[in-house]
Order: sequence, then C-alpha cells, then structure tokens
Amino acid sequence: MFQNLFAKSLARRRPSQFRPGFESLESRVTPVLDTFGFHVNTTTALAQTEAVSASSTNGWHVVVWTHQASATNTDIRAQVYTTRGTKFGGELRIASSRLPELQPSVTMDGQDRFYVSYTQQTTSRNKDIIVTNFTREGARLGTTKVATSTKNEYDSSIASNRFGEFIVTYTVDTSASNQDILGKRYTKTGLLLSSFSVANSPTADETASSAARSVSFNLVQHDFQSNHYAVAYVVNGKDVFLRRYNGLGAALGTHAIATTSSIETNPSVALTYYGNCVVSFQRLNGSQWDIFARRVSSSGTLSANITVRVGTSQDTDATIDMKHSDGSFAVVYQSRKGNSNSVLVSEFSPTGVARGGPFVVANVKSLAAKPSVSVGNLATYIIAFTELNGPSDPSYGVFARRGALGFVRA
Ligand SMILES: [Ca+2]
Ligand SMILES: [Ca+2]
Ligand SMILES: [Ca+2]
Ligand SMILES: [Ca+2]
Repeated sequence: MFQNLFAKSLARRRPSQFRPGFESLESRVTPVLDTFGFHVNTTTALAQTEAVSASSTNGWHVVVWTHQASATNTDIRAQVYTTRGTKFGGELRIASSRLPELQPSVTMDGQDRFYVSYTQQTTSRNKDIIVTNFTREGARLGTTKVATSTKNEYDSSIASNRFGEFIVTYTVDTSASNQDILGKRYTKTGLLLSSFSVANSPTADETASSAARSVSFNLVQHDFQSNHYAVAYVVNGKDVFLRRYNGLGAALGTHAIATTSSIETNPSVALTYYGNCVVSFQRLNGSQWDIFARRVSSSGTLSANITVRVGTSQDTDATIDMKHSDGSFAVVYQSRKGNSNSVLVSEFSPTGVARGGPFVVANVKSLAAKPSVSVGNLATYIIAFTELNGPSDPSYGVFARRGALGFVRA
C-alpha cells in the first residue's frame, strides 16, 4: 500500500518551494499559532508518514509516525515534546520488528504516559492491532495484543482518560464483504475491562473509526460519570455515525451525523470533560470536498452542521480536538486549490462559532500531509503533518507546529 501512495505522490511532485511561514487568510484576525514550525523526525532517510499527535492535561505532547525502514519494512517511531514545545529525549522506537507496522494512533494520560496503537502486518493475509505504552522518558511499560485473530484487523483509534484507562477501536474484515467496528477497553496496564461492538451490521460496511475519551473532570478519583467516550465511523463509505458510551462502557446512543445522499466520510471526534462531543467530516459537493462539524451534547442533542470550510478548494482529511474544559475546538485539514496545497486550522467557540481563520499552518507540496491535531492544557495544541522533500528531509518527513485556542484575538 505504501508503494501506491508514494508512486501517486511522486507523480505530483513539483519544484515549488517549501514555505514554513505563517499566513492568515484573513488579515483582520491575528494568527494564534506559534511563529515557528519544527522538524519532528531525527532519522530522515526514506519516508516518514502517517503523523499523529497527542497532548496531556499537563501540556506535554507526543508525535508518532510510520518510519520506512526498508522497501518492505515499516516501523513506528515517536518524539516527546515538553510544554514549551522543545524535544524531550530522542526519537523513540515504538515498534521495530521485521514485520511492517503502520497506521499509528496515540493518546496521552494525566501523567504524560502515552499509548500507541498500530496495525501489524503479521502475514501477507493477516493484520493485527497492537498497543504499546511508554513513559514520557521513553521507558516501555507494556505491550497489549488487542486484536490478533486470523481476520484482518486494522485502522485503529486509541483514546484514554487522565488515569490511563484506554479504549481502542478498529475495523475488522468479518468476511470478505463485511467490515465491522469493534472496540476494547483496558486499564492503564493493559488489563482487558470489556469488549464491545461499535457497529456490526451483517449487511453494512462499517469502517474508519475515530475514538475519543473524556480525560475525566475529577483530578484524583476515577469518576465514571465524567469518563464518557465516543466513536465516530463511516457506514457503506458514504455516511457518518457516532456512538456514545459512559465510563463503564454502557452505550448512551447512536447518532446519524451525516447521512445525506452526498458522500460523507473521514470522521474525527473529540469530547469535553462533561461528555459533549464534536465530530468533523468531509462531504463531496459535486466534484469538491467540503468540511463540516457537528456537536452532540452529553444528553444526545445534535446541533446543525457547522461549516468548517466550503468553497472552491478541495478540503479533506480533517482531524478535530477540543479544549476539555469548555468545548472550544480546532479543526485541521489539508486544502488544495489549483496547484497549491496547504495545511489549515480553523478555530471555533464552544457553541461552534468560527473564531477567524482559517490560518495557514504550512504550505506543502504533498497531499499526504494528513494533519493531526491534539489540544493539551491551557488550550495549547500541536499539529503534526507529513511533507514531501521538506527542509533537511529527503522523501517524506514529519513536521509540526503549535498553537493556542483563542489566545490572541484582534
Ligand atoms: Ca524522510
Ligand atoms: Ca517493522
Ligand atoms: Ca488479525
Ligand atoms: Ca458490517
């Protein structure tokens, strides 16, 4: 699958310059992002792709990506960042077997431990889901085999609360013609608490899950009332749904987020301390992709569509995260207009009112940017993305920028 991705992107290669500077598309608002971007991966040979990020309530960050070790082998690597956005320790080897490991997802708990789920191509016909967790110093705490049946299990999403209790959701090829979304809930040490079926209709394909979890409002005590989690997913490649759960794993409701006759796909979900959710997704309007979001309250009330980005550009691959305390949120996505590609971020108030922007995170050469955003404490967020032939990095490499929700307003 990597061969195809690279072949396609290389074909699009152009001699344009990488421009890491910041620009606002609307000059009357002040960009709130830091005035610097940074190169994440230390080992630059071959390709580094599939960047994802997580942040803790302490404001620490981690960026995780797929590292191409050889023509036939990929690994998972990580870099931890302090609250100031400086590298903490070196590049970490999360998974480095001879088998291809790919499709990482990452979450961070209240002690800055981080948990990485990924797909392992165990045999040519069998993909499995593994989780490994680490201290922020890079000490490996454990490895959990989440899904290792003879069926293909892939495309996982992981989310934890501040105590490190985590959930993992993933797609399983239940049969050649039927995909389902399954999930498992674990203690911080990888003890299985429960298995659950997010969506398993025998007559529909459910794919592309995105999981989020409340970090928990209560600082010292495990409070299941503020530990909700939610999983967004795609049905039959064209509709987006959300299923919500309380902290004990009881389903609270299933919501149709985007079910028009247009193709709606690629959901990302976030939620607050209090279980209020927001889901972003992309919709095909004619031949053009637009991005929307929709809020779902803890009592199950759906908002109208919130417009993130519509217009003449191709806007795709959005991810979303929320400030856990008040529900203001950021959506990052890639945007293509003519021959120009950029990574953009749009910010919104807790009620879904746009706060200016979108802001240009980076002008990029590649449509493999696939940006990932995560919000930490004090509304500081980090955006990680992939760039082709970026500064000091042959082939693909991973770059990041930090920002702060609503810090500066004109
Ligand atoms: Ca590289
Ligand atoms: Ca490997
Ligand atoms: Ca398997
Ligand atoms: Ca199914």
